[in-house]
Amino acid sequence: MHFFRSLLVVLLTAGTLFAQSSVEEFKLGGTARILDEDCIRLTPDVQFASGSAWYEKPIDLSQSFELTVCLVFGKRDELGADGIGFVFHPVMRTGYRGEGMGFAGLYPSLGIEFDTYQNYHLADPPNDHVAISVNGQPHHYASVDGPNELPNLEDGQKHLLWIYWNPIEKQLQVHLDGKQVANLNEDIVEDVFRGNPTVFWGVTAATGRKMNYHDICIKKLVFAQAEVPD
Ligand SMILES: [Ca+2]
Ligand SMILES: [Ca+2]
Repeated sequence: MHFFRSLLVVLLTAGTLFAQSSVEEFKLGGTARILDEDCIRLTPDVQFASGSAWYEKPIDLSQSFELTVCLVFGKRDELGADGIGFVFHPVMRTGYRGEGMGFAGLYPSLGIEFDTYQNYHLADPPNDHVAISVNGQPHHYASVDGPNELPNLEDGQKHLLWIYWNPIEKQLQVHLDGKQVANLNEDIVEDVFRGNPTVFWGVTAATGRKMNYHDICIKKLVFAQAEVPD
């Protein structure tokens, strides 16, 4: 049933869906640099760096959204930080970085974090973890899913990430390396974005005293592009 509903979404919106895989369509900030034709290095392996890449086209969350990318979290496990965060927000703006994973303080917003550094005061678990948070609250007390612990991410390998928003089921699924690692059943447009389906998405990473390089490699983006008044 889910498959057919998903198929229906695709068919209904086929005229507006858009797919591409160009790193040229991201607005880079901070330390972010294009690495090659598929990948952006958000931070180099240095202390106190932060970088962001915002997709320049607004997306329409009243239709389906699918993002397939690979993430690389560097090679330092014990000495690594901070991880990679995805941010959905009505304007292209990065929130508090570092432990804030790029979404802290943004309202309204939805954030998905892949956190590799334990901040005790945010109730981070000791292991690398994923969480979904809304409205810029990085403390896991406020997470709407997670923190869900993951195997070590800082192994230098590409980790396949699939984020899928189904507007009919009102379900946001997050799969990493072929396994579902986070899930949110909520009417994001109404409950988070107060009825506004038009958002931008960006990806951010940061380092602190501990560090890693952080990369995102774009594989496939499928979404309905939103109309934005001038
Ligand atoms: Ca953390
Ligand atoms: Ca780790």
